[in-house]
Amino acid sequence: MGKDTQAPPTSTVDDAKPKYTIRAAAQRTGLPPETLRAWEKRYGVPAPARSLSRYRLYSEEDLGEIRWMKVLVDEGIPPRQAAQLARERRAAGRAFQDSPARETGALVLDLKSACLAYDEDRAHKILRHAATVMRPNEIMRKVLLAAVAEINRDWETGLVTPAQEHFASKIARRFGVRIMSLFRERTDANTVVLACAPGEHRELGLLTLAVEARASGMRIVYLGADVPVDALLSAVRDLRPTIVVVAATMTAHLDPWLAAAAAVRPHARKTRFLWAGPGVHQATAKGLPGVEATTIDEALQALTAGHPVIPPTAAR
Ligand code: B12
Repeated sequence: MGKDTQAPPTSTVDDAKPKYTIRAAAQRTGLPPETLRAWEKRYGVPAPARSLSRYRLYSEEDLGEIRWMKVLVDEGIPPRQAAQLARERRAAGRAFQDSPARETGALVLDLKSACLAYDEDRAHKILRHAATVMRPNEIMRKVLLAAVAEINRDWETGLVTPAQEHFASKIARRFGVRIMSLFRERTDANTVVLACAPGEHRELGLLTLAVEARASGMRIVYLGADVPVDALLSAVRDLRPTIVVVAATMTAHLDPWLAAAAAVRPHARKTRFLWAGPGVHQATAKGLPGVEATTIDEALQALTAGHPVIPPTAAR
């Protein structure tokens, strides 16, 4: 697993040298001296050296720590929590020069190596850490799907076994379902029911769409893989959702829906149907009511904009 054991950057002796006064530190980090004092007093971040006359003297490392914490705080992480992460990082001897993009890359590699080792606990620890540095819907796309894609690349070249690849997609699925509950739904939320077409077991694209829709405040009823046509239509009768999303990654998976087009049409008066995924080409041309979207971004746009949506109360 050579690729995964990338050494984190370490700091040099020079980086540790105390040399900046609080005024210079403030100029270099863009934070006022009062904030620097407050962070140090309340959270112990950073912990600058003192001159003989007891003035604070900041090192390059200290400045890196401040900037690192500032990125987290700017992203909406409470300072206490951001400081806790900074202290843990300091204790682990990791440098603070990492950009957020590099941080994301490191999370993907960490998660990949946890999945290859079938280490679910470590995978969850990594995802919990990710939750403190980015929004949950970003974790789904930037970390989980990126790790699945990484693993898949190695699988294609024979470096990863199908079992490891299954394990990774199971982690992605489980976490995706869980993170939906982290978002609050809007009080005027539209209900969206999402299901994979019959025989469709690849659900990570649909799940990503569900997480994004939940993040935008929609009420989500996520039914997952391989949902029979009758079962979904009965859920539509019961829930009267504003939108139903049916996912297909292969065109053949949409055949049962094409065969049932006549039974779908009456439902389309109150519910909008969105046929989504790479396998839905020509679904509407072939007689299904509603709209089509191939990519997650297109589908999200179709869910959230461009179409007047009936509030759930009016639809009932
Ligand atoms: C994980 C995986 C599985 C898992 C899925 C687990 C799960 N719970 O979802 C399982 C084990 C079920 C599986 C099964 C199969 N798989 Co598979 N699988 C993969 C793998 C490794 C990753 C796919 C994935 O989920 N990626 C994450 C998603 C989000 O990304 P993505 O697939 O790139 O999709 C992008 C777009 O297509 C789009 N998208 C995808 N789905 C959706 C859905 C919606 C609603 C929207 C809007 C967009 C969207 O958005 C994504 C991001 O851009 C790929 C390898 C690869 N190269 O992709 C093979 C792959 C997709 N599988 C493949 C195959 C052949 C199969 C099987 C037929 C194998 C078999 N013989 O049984 C079965 C089919 C199962 C079925 N009937 O549905 C082939 C597909 C070839 C093809 N083009 O037809 C691939 C490409 C592997 C390969 N190189 O051969 N698979």
